[in-house]
Amino acid sequence: MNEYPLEIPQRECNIAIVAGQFNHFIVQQLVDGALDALERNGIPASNITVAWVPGAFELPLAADELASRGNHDAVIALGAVIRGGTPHFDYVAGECSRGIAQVGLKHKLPVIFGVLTTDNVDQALERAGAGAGNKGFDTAVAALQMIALLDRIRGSQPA
Ligand code: INI
Repeated sequence: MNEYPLEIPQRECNIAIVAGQFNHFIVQQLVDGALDALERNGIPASNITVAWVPGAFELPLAADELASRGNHDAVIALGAVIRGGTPHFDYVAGECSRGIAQVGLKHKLPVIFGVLTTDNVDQALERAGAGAGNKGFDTAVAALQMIALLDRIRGSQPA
């Protein structure tokens, strides 16, 4: 539970969401959660871009491409990697998380990690529910928080 007041940007923002189609029935709920949080915080739909990629492994490249356009204040990466009986999970989840982190540091942009990594479908569904308990919702809030923080640090807002 976050006990701190939510600081949100005091200006118009453009947000990109990249989402993996793999396990689409879960990831769509994460996208819906993120859109809900953005709408509740005053970001109009016209300021939001949603781009679908095949799976979590492709999220870093799409995030990098969107970040390099320079017209988004944050990129939110959403996906669901569910452990199977093979080491595939570790490669996909590992490369995805590493890549997402690299994109944020490379572009000095909030690139938010909203990829579920779970042992089974039930655990993923628990984190993709309506309202509270939706990781997509939480990542959108994190994106706004990071934009506001960077604005303050970079001096476009009074400290
Ligand atoms: N992609 C996911 O997003 N989640 C998974 O659980 C998953 N599994 O289990 O394989 C997955 N694989 C696809 C991968 O992300 C790439 O799309 C594919 O390997 C093509 O590069």
